[in-house]
Amino acid sequence: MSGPDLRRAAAARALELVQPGMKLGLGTGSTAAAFVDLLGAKVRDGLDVVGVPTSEATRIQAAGLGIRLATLDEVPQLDLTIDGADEVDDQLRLIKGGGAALLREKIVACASRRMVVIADAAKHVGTLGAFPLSIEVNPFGLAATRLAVEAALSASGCEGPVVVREKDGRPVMTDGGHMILDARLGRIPDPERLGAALWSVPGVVEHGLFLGIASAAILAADVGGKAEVT
Ligand code: ABF
Repeated sequence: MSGPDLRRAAAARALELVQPGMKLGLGTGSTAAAFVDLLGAKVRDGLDVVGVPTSEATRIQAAGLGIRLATLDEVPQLDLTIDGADEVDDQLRLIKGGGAALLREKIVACASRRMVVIADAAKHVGTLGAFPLSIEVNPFGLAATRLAVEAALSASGCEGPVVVREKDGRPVMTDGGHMILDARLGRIPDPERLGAALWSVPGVVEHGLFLGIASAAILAADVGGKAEVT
């Protein structure tokens, strides 16, 4: 099975959690996009829900599918958020941020009674950190913030280069007008310690460690040519 098939299988299982009238957080990335697609089909068939998108990309996709949308200011408490992840461990700790939407993703997930991760089972890891950790920073004082981030990493037992994320030779800017530092750490021995250390750096707006936020993970694996969803 291909990656898209597995992502769709996980998204389809998550759709079963959606009840009429729910207020939903809509994630970002290709797996979340598969969920939004399936949700759009249900809405066309008459399902009434309201969605709060975690990125401009998701807002545009969901609006195009006719999904009723709101902001967190209009609907500050959500029933359920469905979103992808870059890594998930056995304790449902996540790395997110590969899609540069981590700030809005975390705000929306934390405003939800439940946050359910959907992913290809290849994202399930024993130890977080092989995927670069995204750290969203204010552009003001970038070089100083980067030095402070490096010190926070070291103090938390993590080592590895920290680079400004770029696309086409320019820094990637988030929907909120911030920049992203990617920390290539290999492994994160103590995610809670690292998360707290990053919080102590003033220029850090948010980091991609989602700790104690996800309530479940729906993972799809290729087992003998069929998607097995757990
Ligand atoms: C977002 O999209 C992220 O937080 C994560 O970085 C990424 C996962 O993308 P995909 O589903 O395309 O693998 O959910």
